[in-house]
Amino acid sequence: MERDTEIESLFEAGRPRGLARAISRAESGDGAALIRRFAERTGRAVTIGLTGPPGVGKSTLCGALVTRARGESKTVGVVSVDPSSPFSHGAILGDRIRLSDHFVDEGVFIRSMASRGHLGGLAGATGDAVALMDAFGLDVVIVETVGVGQSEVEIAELADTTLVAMQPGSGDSVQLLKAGILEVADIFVVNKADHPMALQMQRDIRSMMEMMGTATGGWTPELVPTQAREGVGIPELWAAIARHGAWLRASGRLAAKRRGATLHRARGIALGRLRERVDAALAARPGSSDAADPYALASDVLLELGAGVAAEPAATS
Ligand SMILES: Nc1nc2c(ncn2[C@@H]2O[C@H](COP(=O)(O)OP(=O)(O)OP(=O)(O)O)[C@@H](O)[C@H]2O)c(=O)[nH]1
Ligand SMILES: [Mg+2]
Repeated sequence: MERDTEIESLFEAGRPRGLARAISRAESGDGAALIRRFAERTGRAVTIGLTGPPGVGKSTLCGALVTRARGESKTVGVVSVDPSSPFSHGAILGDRIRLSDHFVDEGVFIRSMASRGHLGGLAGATGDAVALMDAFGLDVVIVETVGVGQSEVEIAELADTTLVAMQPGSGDSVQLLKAGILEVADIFVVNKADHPMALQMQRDIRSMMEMMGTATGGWTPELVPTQAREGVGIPELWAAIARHGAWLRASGRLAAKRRGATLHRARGIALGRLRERVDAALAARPGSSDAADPYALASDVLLELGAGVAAEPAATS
């Protein structure tokens, strides 16, 4: 296996290859030492999560935001997460093509990744990649992930600012309430705003936001219509991201948010480790001794692991 010191020196020298290899390390679950080594350098990058249903235009939006950031001479990292498996490369290849304008730009680092293999799951793999890009010195890090239930919540835990992209006329707004997406969105992006249903969708989102209400002193999510392919609305979106960032800093929420992100990553890693041990303990049990009582079995396993946790909540009297 490649030595960490080699990766470190490439990384230190600002060579993209060093960053790429460090992320590969992390992705395969062997990144702990590197992550620890570079932890002190993190916290400088602006991190943006971009989620939404398949085909809504996330990659196109991402490309447009990259162009915008590059226009301000900012360096950019893009993490494109495929939450399903490393073998379904269709979406990833699609992203590659759409983001291809930026492939020859040295100020842009693009990485597709899967969460499989990482102890901490999606949060672990993505969190590590974001941290490494940040430590590498990239100014802006964008994480694109398809919203399939849990992943948008994950992204909101990790990113400073979460963009939820939606598509008019797709029934997305009905899905919103179900999926709890309203709580995670700092900015709603209604993409394909040239669609006849775009205004209706904006009204739906506004009325849902009113129904929810916003906490005093909190951030009221912004709503930005875009046509990502034409670049329409991108300056407005970029400005909204900057406003949210400024609000995070002025309100003191940024520090809390980043601490939350670290806790979230730690939680993923700790749970991953526990899961491994539980699986091993269960697998090691002789099948014959197990009656049809999953609670007793769980208690035995927890006792064996010394977790000191009962499988059932203590009876209250
Ligand atoms: N009409 C219209 N089409 C758009 C717009 N933005 C993106 N598209 C198109 O929508 C399709 C999907 O765009 P992508 O950027 O790949 O969408 P995505 O959300 O990244 O898709 P996945 O990563 O597969 O989930 C492409 O054909 C884009 O060209 C827009 O503003 N208007
Ligand atoms: Mg995409």
